[in-house]
Amino acid sequence: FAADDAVIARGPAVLAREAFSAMGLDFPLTRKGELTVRTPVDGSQIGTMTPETAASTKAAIENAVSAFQQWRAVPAPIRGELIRRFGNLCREHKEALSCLVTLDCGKTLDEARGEVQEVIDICDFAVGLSRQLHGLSIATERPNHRMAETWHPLGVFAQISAFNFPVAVWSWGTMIALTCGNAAIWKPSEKSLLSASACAGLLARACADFPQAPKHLHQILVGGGDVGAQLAADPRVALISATGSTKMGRSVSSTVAARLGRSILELGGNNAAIITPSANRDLVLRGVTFSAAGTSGQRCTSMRRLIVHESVHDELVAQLKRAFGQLRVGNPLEPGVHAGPLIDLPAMDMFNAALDQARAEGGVVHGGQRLLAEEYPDAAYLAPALVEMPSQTPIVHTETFGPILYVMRYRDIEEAIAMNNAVPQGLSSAIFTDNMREAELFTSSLGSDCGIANVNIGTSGAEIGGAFGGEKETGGGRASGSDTWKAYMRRATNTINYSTDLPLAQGVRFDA
Ligand code: UN1
Repeated sequence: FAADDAVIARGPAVLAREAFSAMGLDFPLTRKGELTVRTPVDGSQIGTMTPETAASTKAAIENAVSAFQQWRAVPAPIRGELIRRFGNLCREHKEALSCLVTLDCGKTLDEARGEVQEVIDICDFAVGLSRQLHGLSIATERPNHRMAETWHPLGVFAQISAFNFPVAVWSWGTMIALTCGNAAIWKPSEKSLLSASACAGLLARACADFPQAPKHLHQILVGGGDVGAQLAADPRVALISATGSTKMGRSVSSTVAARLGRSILELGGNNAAIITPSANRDLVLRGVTFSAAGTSGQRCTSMRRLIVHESVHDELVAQLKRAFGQLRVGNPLEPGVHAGPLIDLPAMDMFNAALDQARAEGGVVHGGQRLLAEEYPDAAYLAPALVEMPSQTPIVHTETFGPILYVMRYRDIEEAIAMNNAVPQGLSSAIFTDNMREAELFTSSLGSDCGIANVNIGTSGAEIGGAFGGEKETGGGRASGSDTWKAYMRRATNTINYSTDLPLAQGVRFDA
């Protein structure tokens, strides 16, 4: 399968069908469902799907509970073998999956390949992890006793994912959760159902070919916020991971908290880079342009604020205006395109409203105009906007999911760090500097308050090996690599007495 010119010319609906058939999967879309599936590439309708009902969602949770009871008994390295097989299917069908990612969310084919690569990478990570779910052994104060930690599967895991990373973020949670012995349910964004259906189909194939995998080990639930709310409310869902808006996260989190359940939240970002006088200008131009305009500013990690030292501000703004102007915005299936459309026309309205507010707050907007409106009247192609702001006004404190970069000045590094930290969100951040003291300060406890703090790279494009997530309104959750697996398991502390005596802890005496 290859998305060559001939395939692209046949249009998104044909391309979507061809991608599914190349993977040997049934085309999941029908004609008469209630949920319309569109592609942002040209705004056209690809088909429809039927959303879950409250009853079918309930049944899915029940099925997941019984799948969990079987899966938790399968040794972890064997669970890892299932993930290895799924990862290999993603390798085999990388091109077709990438095409569906592009059709779903409008990111360029090259970025879509990067996203599918993240899925493959987390599978590799999870396979290794399947032999490393180890706990501590701890010194005990009592003679002839042993104290240790054991880690056990948690239960039913549910993942609510967003349109902008329609498969990678699901895989970060679900591959780890399955490796840890949980059963999984996936509620993908109703705006990105093609790639979600394909990934679920490939995982179902891996499960069907794997005798130890129980039925319903992984289930995909198509639907809107009501399905997500039902998952959040059900006490049989032991852990829920949600990626998306702060508004959605607040609602999931309060519902889960009310039943004392567990959640992992990855919500809004409002990511800044500090540009110091010593920064390597070439790195700055490339790093800032990719993070701000790449994926049309629709990553949680997209760069939205630039905090520039006053001595280099004017020159850098001029250079960035030129760099933004040279970017090719167009059909994301075509080679050589840097950025595709926004997800839909309402997203374009929000983009325009943010620029209007920025102007009203004293901003000077460069770029930001609509592009390709005649060719694609139902799609939202936009020139990335660079906005010079007098200060961090209210609009600068707000995450707008689109290519807007607000530029402000600073005088000293402490002021720049305070500006970085002044917004309600705390996902990603960066400093560009060749000054070791500035770099170390930024990554120290006195520096950036974000979950990701980078030096001399942009705010976006994290690798799967690290823990991904952020502080404050970003929700505090961590997913992907490092030791995030601990959130997907329950920890037991075991104290084992191998003596014939019964010494009590803390020297307590209780002689009957
Ligand atoms: C997201 O936008 O929700 O770090 C995830 C990055 C990507 C993942 C972004 N690896 O930009």
